[in-house]
Amino acid sequence: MYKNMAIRKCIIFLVLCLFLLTTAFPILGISQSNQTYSNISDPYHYFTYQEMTDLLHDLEDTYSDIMSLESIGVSYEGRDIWMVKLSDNVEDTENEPGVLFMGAHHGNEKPSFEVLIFFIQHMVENYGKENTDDDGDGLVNEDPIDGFDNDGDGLVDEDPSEERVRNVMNNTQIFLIPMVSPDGVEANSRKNCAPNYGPFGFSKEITSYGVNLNRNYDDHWFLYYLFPMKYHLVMNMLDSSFNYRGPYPFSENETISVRDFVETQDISISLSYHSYGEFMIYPWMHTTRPAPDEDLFISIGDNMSKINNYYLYLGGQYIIPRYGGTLGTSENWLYRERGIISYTMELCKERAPSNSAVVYNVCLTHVGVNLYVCERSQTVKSEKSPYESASFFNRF
Ligand SMILES: [Ca+2]
Ligand SMILES: [Ca+2]
Ligand SMILES: [Ca+2]
Ligand SMILES: [Ca+2]
Ligand SMILES: [Zn+2]
Repeated sequence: MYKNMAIRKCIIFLVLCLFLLTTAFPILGISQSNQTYSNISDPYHYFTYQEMTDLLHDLEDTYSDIMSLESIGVSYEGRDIWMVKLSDNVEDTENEPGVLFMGAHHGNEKPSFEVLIFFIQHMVENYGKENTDDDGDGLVNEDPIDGFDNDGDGLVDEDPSEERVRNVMNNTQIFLIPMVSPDGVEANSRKNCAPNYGPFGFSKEITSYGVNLNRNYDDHWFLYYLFPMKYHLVMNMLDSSFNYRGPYPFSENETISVRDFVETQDISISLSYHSYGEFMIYPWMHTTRPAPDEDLFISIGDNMSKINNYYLYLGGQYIIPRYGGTLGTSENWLYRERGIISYTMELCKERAPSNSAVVYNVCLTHVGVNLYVCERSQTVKSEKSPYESASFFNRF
């Protein structure tokens, strides 16, 4: 009996030791961490606001003949909202179609600015480069960036076309706002970082922080009150909600900056990058009624879809039936007020992939998408329906 007890104690002691070795030691930092983590590669490093700011200044210094950098406004926390223009004769306003690319309306959607920083670098670095056999197969520019293996060698887009970059730069005015919400990027937040004073701004004390900038554009705000269920009035009205639209339209520095900039330019097409979901949507975003330029939206969207393999949702499909209509988006405002053919581009399968290869591929693919959009902008004006943005029936 006594002997049995001793053995049992011994066993319990040994089990405790094993438990400590396998469980407690890692907590104390004495673990076999090299083995545990060796299979996980370093997570991809996304640009910080400051890193992007430094890079853009460097690129502007180096490529001042084709790139300009301008602050179009200042965020609540005092960060410049940078706008990059790419074009030949960049200091002049030329008779060339304008194309607008935006990222980070939602600061936690990191691929949305990463693709634009990558695109800017690609454009300025290839503009002055002679036509080059980048993959060394003896052929020059045989596989430009378009999502296809044009030469059938099993590699995709391995020989980008310098000539194509030059043509686009010489015939388009490209405007890019990579971080619409620099504070949101720094805070890794969907909303900006300005304080809220109750849903309508009447409270004396701060009640919460942040507005969803892509609900803050002046696009039919009053419809919320006519159709509160359809437009999720409560979710959008509560200032603590992740979809809070602000106390009134254009209440935020960031949306004011975009509005004031856009109103000074003649822009044909706009892509606003977000993540995630691998799909594209376009106006109207508040109703299933087709927009006057529905055919053109589908035509351009289908061609983008061939490059990135993303799904183009038609207005009546999926999004609105499932999530209801959305008011106050930049896309609706850009299209209704400025006649700009504008899309939301939801990148990636997750909000901020950490796999470097995944991020690189999405950046490269969307160089192809952006180049296509610039090329297509040459004919957009003549393709558009005779649409009077001010006419009564187009108001709703
Ligand atoms: Ca090449
Ligand atoms: Ca080649
Ligand atoms: Ca190829
Ligand atoms: Ca290709
Ligand atoms: Zn978003």
